[in-house]
Amino acid sequence: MEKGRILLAVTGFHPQRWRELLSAEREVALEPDGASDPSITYAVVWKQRPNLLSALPNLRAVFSIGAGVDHIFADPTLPDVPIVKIVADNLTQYMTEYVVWRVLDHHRQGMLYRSQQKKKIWHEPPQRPASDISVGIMGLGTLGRAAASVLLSLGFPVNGWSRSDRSMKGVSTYSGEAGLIPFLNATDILVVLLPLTPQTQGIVNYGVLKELRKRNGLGGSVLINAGRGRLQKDADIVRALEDGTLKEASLDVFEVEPLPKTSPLWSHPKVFVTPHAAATSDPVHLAPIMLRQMAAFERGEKLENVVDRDAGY
Ligand code: NDP
Ligand code: OXD
Repeated sequence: MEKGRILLAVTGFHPQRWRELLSAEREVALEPDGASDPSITYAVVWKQRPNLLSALPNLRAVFSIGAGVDHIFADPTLPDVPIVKIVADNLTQYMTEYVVWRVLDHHRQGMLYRSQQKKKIWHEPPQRPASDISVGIMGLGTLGRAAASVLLSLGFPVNGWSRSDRSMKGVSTYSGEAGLIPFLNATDILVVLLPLTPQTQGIVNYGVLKELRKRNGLGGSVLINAGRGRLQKDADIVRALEDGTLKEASLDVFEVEPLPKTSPLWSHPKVFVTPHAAATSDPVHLAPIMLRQMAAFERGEKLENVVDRDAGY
């Protein structure tokens, strides 16, 4: 197979650094010069323009610059070529840091102490051991498992929920629709690391939050969502925080991004907001992985981390 050219279409990212790094080994075209070009064989994308990829007659594979691929499936004329998602130690480490940071902050009452400091209040509330608080990870995939293993090492009991049956040493695992309620009933801090698919859209709703366990030293259940914004119903989260169904939430993703200035989540005292920044896609680490995959593919080897189109992730 001859050495293919790359079309880079990364909406919302600065393409320059990606281009420089990918150009180390291959020719890289940007839109619009790359569109419809028969010499393009790979596309490296984030939220590519609809119908862009179907205009490339010799496209052989699409590479997502993120772990999520819902942005690619949003294209109604997606050609039938392999779609490769990112699996990288660097990205996994960032997500593990985010999850552990947020779990520890809620567990160690960061929100309370920050508000006490503002008012100069010297008060020590009771402390509970990590072993009293179970963390439930919705989406026990690459990122969920990595976070689970660090949480276990800190002494938290960990539950995991996935589509198919999965096992992981030390983790209580649940799967499918039948496993959802038992998983939630055993969980104090819910960490969402699911992909966005037709099956998972809107899954983090009021009814689901109501099922979380409340017998814990935290004083209520907690939501942490670093998966995708459209997994959740923003208004349901506000309702759950207002009526005490949820004690606090850390949200990295939102139904609409950037989060509109009018959203009550911005100034809610029980919400910690980050701008879809839990695990950034760093081209220095990710571009070489893509280039290695392209070279291997051209040697006749199989592409790794190819998305299952039927499952949507
Ligand atoms: P994986 O594909 O490795 O894991 C996905 C997990 O979700 C799997 O355990 C899968 O089950 C489970 N799952 C999928 N559909 C369902 C369902 N219908 N019911 C129950 N479980 C389901 O993905 P990653 O861990 O690599 O990434 C997860 C997501 O994190 C990405 O899709 C992306 O949206 C998000 N992300 C967010 C970032 C951020 O900065 N905020 C950065 C990177 C990723 P099974 O094991 O059975 O397949
Ligand atoms: C991803 C993301 O999917 O950053 O990697 O959201």
